[in-house]
Formats: sequence, structure tokens, C-alpha cells
Amino acid sequence: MNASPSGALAEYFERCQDRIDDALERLLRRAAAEDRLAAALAYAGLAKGKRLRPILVFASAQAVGANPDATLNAACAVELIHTYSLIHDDLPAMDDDDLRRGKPSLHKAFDDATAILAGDAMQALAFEVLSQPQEQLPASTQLQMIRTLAHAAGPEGMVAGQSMDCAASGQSLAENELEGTPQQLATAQQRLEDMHQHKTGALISASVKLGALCAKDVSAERLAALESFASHIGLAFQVRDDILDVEGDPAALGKPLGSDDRSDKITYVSLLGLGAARTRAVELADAARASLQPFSSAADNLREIASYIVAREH
Ligand code: GRG
Repeated sequence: MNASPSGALAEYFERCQDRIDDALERLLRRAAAEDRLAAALAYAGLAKGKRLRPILVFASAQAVGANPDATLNAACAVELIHTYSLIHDDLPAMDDDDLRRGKPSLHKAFDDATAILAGDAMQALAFEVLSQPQEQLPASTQLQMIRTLAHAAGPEGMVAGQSMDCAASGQSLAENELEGTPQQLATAQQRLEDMHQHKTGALISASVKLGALCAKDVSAERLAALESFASHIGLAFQVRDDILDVEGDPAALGKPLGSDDRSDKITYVSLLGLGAARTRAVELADAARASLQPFSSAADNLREIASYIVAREH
């Protein structure tokens, strides 16, 4: 698998990206009753992201044979939650990042207050979109989707992960377990994985689950397989992110390298070393693909996405 999606996967990504970009354009261009907020929503929401989480909604729905028409609102909702999290994460009180998606982060282009409000607005909009009555989905399924996304985004999911990350910031390995026993290192890795499972993994898992919920009567065995797939790619995504922060191409990433180091963060690379981090990423992608054993070729896009995640350049 190439560093950028290639061949059939590249075409699949493009189709999905076009579909989500059109839908976000419609949503965000008419979403605000105040001009500055409207401009901020469009600036951040329509910036070129990979749209990985919506793509996971579509690909998971495809794996379980769902009607593609049922997937668009869920795909928009996960991307809105993701974008809000990036906007807030970039603020001075959090990661204090000046660049996002290759351009000034929202609080730099506007101001902190507008960035906070745009993030808040996107979060609310995600749930408004997800609760819109939809012919293809029973209300009980939509309720389950809303609970799934709220749980993943909230205090037992992404926000908890961000809180763990904030608490750990500035505690370099030297002050922690690096010089400790193998047992202490294993504990440090466990803590790191727990933080990432919450901070980024929860929303990735929710994206896969929302896609599956678009179909009727998915068996418990298949849901469990998708859950296992999602938790493995969630970690693999983060390990790759840590590797890219050390050896990626700043132009492709749209931001400078070394941000983890500058904020003294413990990462897979600082914990395991570059070589072992690469091995861990590949193992996680292999395990993700192995989880899909109960599925036919309908899950091939998910299989390809697992490979892409650990080879991506941005
Ligand atoms: C502020 C509540 C709150 C949460 C923030 C996810 C998150 C939680 C912060 C992001 C910090 C970060 C850069 C983590 C590394 C992994 C990651 C989520 C990268 C960005 O996601 P991509 O690569 O971004 O999918 P694009 O721009 O392609 O959508």
C-alpha cells in the first residue's frame, strides 16, 4: 500500500471526500445567524482534511450492506465533532498550534473567542444533523446513533482522553518511566494507549459503529468484529501520527515537525523508539484486518484503509 491511497482506494476516497465536502458545504454555509461565526465555521469546516472518519462511516456501512443513502448525516456528524475537537485542541490553553490543515489555525485567523464558539457550534450542529428525521432509519436507530456519538465525544470518550493528555503534558519520559523497570515501561505504554483510545480511538470507533448501525439487524458477531477492527486502527492511526511528527514531511502534514517533543509529550516514538513504533503500527494494522475475518469482500475498503493508515504521509 502506498503512502497516499492509490488505485481503487484513491478513487473510493475521492468519491467519499466529494460526497462529504458537498454535504458540509451545504450545512456550514447556512449554519450561522451571525456573519463572523458563519465565516469561522466555513473556514475551519471546509478546510481540506482527509475526511477519514466519514470515510469509515461509509466503508463500514458498505461492509454490512447498508443503504448508502442512510449514511450521510452520520458521516457529517462525525466530521463536525472531529473538526470541533481540532479547533479547541489548537487553542493556546491546549496545544497552542498555529497551523492546521496547512493554514493558520482558526484562533490565529480569527480570535480565541470565535474559535471557542465555532467549536461549540459544530458540536451542537453534529447532533442536530444526526437527529434529523430520516426515511431510511427508524427513530430508535437514530437515538442509538446519537447516544453512540455523544458517548464517544464526551466525558467517557474524547474529552476524557484530552483531559488525560493535558494532565500528562510537560512530563517527559526522563521524569517518568523511561529509566524504570520493564514493568514501569509497560505501565507507561498502557497509560499512553488508554489516553489515545479515548482521545482519538473513541471517535474512530464511533464512526465505524455508526456505519454499521445504518444497516438493519447486524449480528452481534459482526458488530464485535467491527469494534475490534476499529480499536486496532484507532491505535495504529495514533502510532503513525507519532512517527510522522518525527520523520514526516512538514509540507504534506501542513505543520512543522516535533510538536510532541516541544510540549514534552510521551509518544510511541519516545517510549518504544522509531523502529519498534513502526513495527507496532504494522502489527496493529494486521490485527485490524484479521478482525474482519467474518466479512466478505464487502469489507475490502475497510481492509485497505487499515493498510493506508499505517503508510500515510499526512
Ligand atoms: C479539544 C475535546 C478536545 C479534544 C481534542 C482529537 C483531539 C482531541 C485532538 C487532536 C490532537 C491531535 C493532533 C492528535 C493526533 C491525531 C489526530 C486526531 C490528528 C488529526 O486527525 P486527522 O489526521 O486530521 O484525521 P484531518 O485534518 O485529516 O481531519
